[in-house]
Amino acid sequence: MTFTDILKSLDLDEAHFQGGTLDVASPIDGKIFANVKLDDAASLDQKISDATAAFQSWRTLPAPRRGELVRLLGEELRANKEALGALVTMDCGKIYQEGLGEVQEMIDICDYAVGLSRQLFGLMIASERPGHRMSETWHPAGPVGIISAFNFPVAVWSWNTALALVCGDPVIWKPSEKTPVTALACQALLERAIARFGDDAPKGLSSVVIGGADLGEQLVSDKRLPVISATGSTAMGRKVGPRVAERFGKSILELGGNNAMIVAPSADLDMAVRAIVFSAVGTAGQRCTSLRRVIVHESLVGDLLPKLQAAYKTIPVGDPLSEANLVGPLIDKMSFDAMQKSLAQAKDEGGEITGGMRLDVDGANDAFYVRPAIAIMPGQSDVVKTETFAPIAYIMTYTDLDDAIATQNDVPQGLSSCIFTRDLLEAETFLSAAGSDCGIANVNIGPSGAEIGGAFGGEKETGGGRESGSDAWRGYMRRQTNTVNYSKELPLAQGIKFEV
Ligand code: UN1
Repeated sequence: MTFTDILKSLDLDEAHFQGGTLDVASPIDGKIFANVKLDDAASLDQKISDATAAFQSWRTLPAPRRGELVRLLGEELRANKEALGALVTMDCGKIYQEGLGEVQEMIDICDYAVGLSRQLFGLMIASERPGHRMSETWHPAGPVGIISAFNFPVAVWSWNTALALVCGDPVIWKPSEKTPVTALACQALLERAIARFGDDAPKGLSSVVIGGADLGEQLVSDKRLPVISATGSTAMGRKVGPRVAERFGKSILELGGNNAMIVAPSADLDMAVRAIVFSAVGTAGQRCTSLRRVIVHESLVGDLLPKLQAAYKTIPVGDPLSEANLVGPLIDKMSFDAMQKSLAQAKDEGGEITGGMRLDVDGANDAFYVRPAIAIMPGQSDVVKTETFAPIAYIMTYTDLDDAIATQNDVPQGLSSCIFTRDLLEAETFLSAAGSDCGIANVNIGPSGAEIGGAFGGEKETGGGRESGSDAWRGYMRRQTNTVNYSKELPLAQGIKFEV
């Protein structure tokens, strides 16, 4: 499928993606396939003004009506799942199956948000005063700034946008400058939904800004955006968090992960191997939830390693649009260089490495395909504690479960984690207060591929924010405590006497 075919199928005008000054190369072959228009400080400022104006009316529209717009967006996504999935593949290099999965995740969050639009519940609270009623109300927070990364170029936007829209907030999205094409396509699909929705949707309800770090900085510094949701590296979050805090905005940060699997003696090994392979090599190791550390019980390592190495040997790497392949390219050369640097460091730190080399793929000399790597490590050395956004699985052994859990937690990041065990006591220990310190902890499932229904995010350097399901919607609203006196007296709280 060519870019032109995909755009045709999406019913989008190719002119919209050409003639700009930002060249967009596909990681599939390294060749430039689009040139998009860059925003500047003035156009971003205008978009923020438009969003601010849009907020005035959008916040007063009943939430179930706002949900109708998200329902229509879900319809557009359903109708265009295959084409948008292929565009995701072209833009960021993940295999087509995963491109489809990403669009499915968007459809799912739309469904979720539609239901939510009738469930933005507050609380009733028992008042200590007679003839008084206390409650808690959730109101729209204001325009939301969204920053997303190249690796989930569309799903992360949809998690934020579907929730923000039903919560009464306009959105301004700065996608990664590596994947602007899918962002423009999503905005066009949303505009199509808006056109069907009618006049209740104000101008400026949703916009995209294309540009680099300077625009990102402007976005996060602007007081008119009370909420900034940023997904990406810890380095990015370290800049965004303080900037937003400085102006007393709220940030929702979903940053780096260094996700581990503990493989306990009772584990189903075949299942564990499948989970390791999907989580460590899927998306070419470029998910924030990708498996990076495997902590195996010493009694099993002799059985597990040969199975894993055999599976790694057969993984087809190549053109992600071809259904024959399970692993596509890395996003770019920088990413390849970072992988090579980490592998060299792992070797220096006593690692025994297989795989990791660059692969030649026909017609793709400027692309970066690699054989996924396994690094058997003598312990959790510095490189293992660092997130490298590439398919490297560090293997370590353990004797005692408490030590394994301590190792799993002894990294700066705290996103996702899992244990493979059939022992109830081990499983529950792993999930207990003394267990995994991550935002996501699974039993007999790999660390990646979370469903949208749960809150998504993690602790420590992962940033502490939660996106997607559960009560993550509260991050997009402001809370108000209301006390109403329906008596004819004016009793004071805490029983204070104050007679005038
Ligand atoms: C990300 O990599 O930023 O759990 C998001 C998963 C996906 C989302 C990953 N649902 O792997």
